[in-house]
Amino acid sequence: MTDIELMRHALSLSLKYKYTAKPNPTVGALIYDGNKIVAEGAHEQYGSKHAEINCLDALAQEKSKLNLSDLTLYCTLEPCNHTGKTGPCTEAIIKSGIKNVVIGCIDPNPIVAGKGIKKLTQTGINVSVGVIEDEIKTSSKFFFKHEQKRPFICIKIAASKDGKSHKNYQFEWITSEGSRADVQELRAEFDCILTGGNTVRADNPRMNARVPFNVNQPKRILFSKNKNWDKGLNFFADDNFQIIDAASVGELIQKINKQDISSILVEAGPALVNALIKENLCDELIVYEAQKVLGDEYTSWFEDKLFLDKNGFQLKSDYTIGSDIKRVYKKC
Ligand code: AOF
Ligand code: ZN
Repeated sequence: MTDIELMRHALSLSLKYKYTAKPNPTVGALIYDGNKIVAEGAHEQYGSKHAEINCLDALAQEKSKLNLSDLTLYCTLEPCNHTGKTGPCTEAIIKSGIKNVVIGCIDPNPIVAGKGIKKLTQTGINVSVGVIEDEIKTSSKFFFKHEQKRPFICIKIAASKDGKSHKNYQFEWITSEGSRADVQELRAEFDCILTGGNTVRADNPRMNARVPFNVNQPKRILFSKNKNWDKGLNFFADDNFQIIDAASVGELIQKINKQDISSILVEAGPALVNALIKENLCDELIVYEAQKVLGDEYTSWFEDKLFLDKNGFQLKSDYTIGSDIKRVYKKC
């Protein structure tokens, strides 16, 4: 097997845990003996063992006779050299006696960034770096955050056919059940959900991901000056929320950026949504568009039909969910 094939396999191992590893990056590892894969591992759960450790544990279980000098460890991310929630992976690799390591991508986290590679090479291990880097980088918003110095921001809205949101902040369902189920899976992908006071008051949303699989629930963040909210509202149903006050949306995003959060799903009303777009703080916009027309009494999402074009969004996909259309726009 080639390095590319092996690294793709390690990447696929990592992706099985994308809902439970977050907000950590998904990481996969395997050990190859020149003929076959003899051990596999992934970072399965935030806060628990790293991929390399699970892979070395699997190697220890392997009963067939293996020649240490034949073995190469493939890992999608540079092994860490720090003691965080777990011990350094580099030490475990050195202790295992493996002499060859192939790394997909350097870890952009400043506490790692090159230090893991340095430690391995200093100990006489052959290290090569850079296999399917682009595929690995797009697999986890962790890389986006370190490159752009802020989390990835996706705004999701539900609109009527005539682009409307609500009438006098009164709650009503616009889209169909199919779209609402789709939103549950969308929420599961993100590290946090950001909303505003009007939405929490008017819609009384739970803003968690109700999906039939294990997921680290996104943290719910409410952008509000008010600290004395009625804690009987669904938004405050458990402790996984935070109320943040900030002078601008820029400051708000910077406050979120300081936390262990790489991706934000915004589910809010037109004021917060427009402010983020105008400040260039939206990387993806998802519009669930219903068939119904709501009319002039309702508030429009955007000032005019060209708003998304003018702000540099391009339609990337467009498909039907029940009677609705889901449109995904990316910022270019
Ligand atoms: C690895 N292998 O499987 C992962 C790594 O808080 P900790 O101790 O879990 O460390 C988290 C940081 O370690 C994370 O931000 C990233 O830089 C790196 N993740 N490193 O060697 C892994 N998940
Ligand atoms: Zn590690």
